Amino acid sequence: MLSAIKSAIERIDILSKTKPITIISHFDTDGITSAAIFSRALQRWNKKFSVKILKSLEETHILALPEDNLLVFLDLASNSMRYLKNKKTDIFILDHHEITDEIPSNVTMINPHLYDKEPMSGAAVAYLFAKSLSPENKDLANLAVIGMVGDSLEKNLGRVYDEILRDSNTVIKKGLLLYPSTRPLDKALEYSSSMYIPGVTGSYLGVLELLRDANIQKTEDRYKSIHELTDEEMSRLITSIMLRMVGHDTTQEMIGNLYLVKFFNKLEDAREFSALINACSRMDNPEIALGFCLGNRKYIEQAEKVYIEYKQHLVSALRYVSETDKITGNHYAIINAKDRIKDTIIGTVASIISHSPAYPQGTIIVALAYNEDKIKVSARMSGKEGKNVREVLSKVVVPLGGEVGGHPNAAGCLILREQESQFIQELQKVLEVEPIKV
Ligand SMILES: [Mn+2]
Repeated sequence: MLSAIKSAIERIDILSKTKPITIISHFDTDGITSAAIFSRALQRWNKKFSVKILKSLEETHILALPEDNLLVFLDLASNSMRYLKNKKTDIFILDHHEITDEIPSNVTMINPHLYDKEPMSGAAVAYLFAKSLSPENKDLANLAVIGMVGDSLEKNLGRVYDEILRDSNTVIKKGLLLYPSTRPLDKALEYSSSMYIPGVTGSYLGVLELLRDANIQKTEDRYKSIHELTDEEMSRLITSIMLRMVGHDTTQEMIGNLYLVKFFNKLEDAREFSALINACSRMDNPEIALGFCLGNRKYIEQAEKVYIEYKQHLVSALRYVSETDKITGNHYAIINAKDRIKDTIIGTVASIISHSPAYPQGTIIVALAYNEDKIKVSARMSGKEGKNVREVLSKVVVPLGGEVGGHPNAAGCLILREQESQFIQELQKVLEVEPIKV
């Protein structure tokens, strides 16, 4: 892959002398960090460029892209060959998604699927490009670590990520996956949105009781943060939490590696930064997320503000869901939020609900939210055992002309607004009839 990167660098160098570069990237954490790495590298290379951040890459977007520009796609486009082959300009794709069609002659593809298939994020591909361009770009490795946790690739790391973790001087520590692991433990536990601990999340009294049980005391005038705990303290804390989880959903990932990366001269929790970047994009501010990654002071402040707004939006979305009427039946609940919840967070809302004690294991949660003339549909399986939600959605959506993406326990799709009631009717039929596979 490195030699492919080297020749792509030479080609871009020549072509960019007559054409400016347009970067097109995805709006999630991995896409934003990819765009930050690539644009910083281009800036240091003295290239003219502009950046577009997209929620998803659709045919209409591709048609609208200027042909008097070089097009560089990051963290997307590997399955868009059928549209890209008609563009009359040179296209470069730095991506990690599967390539579904033959690569046309105007497209240069840098993608681990063409080589040893080593799992890496889009940001890792962008970083390898930047580092090949100049060793000066090694300071962008911390962004590639954020991209990695953004795409949840941390359990499957290979040689490339060993290198990135070294280049970024990331501190890795095994422990409780509650973030930010850099915040005093009492606050991190009380306000945790990454992990739900019954009786503790949202209750300061419950937090104090838990810390007493785990025999963790304040040092000086504050509690340690998770990454400061000794191994002993960490294991006592985990035991006390496990005892509170008895009889509750145990599918949440509780223990794993914490990644502490240096940002703006401080050690930060990669998961927290990933959540913040993601939040900005989902609140329709991807430019703030990008500016934050590039260390722009103005954007750092704005990003923190938007992150708080995002959490408030999420809390009110969850309240709305708990209070609103749902369509329920045999092991399922359908929540039609219409325009009350943003389409960009409906998937997160569905995930949180699927972990909540309100629904028994095996319940399928399907949540709908409007997205202009379309409806975003997110389906989740509560617990480990039950139907394949991706298959369930496909049975309903494929006859309607849609496509379903995702996995057996988390899937989603877009349908047209005019299909709303038909979709819900058909979905209910499928959910009522299907036997439960265990
Ligand atoms: Mn990605």
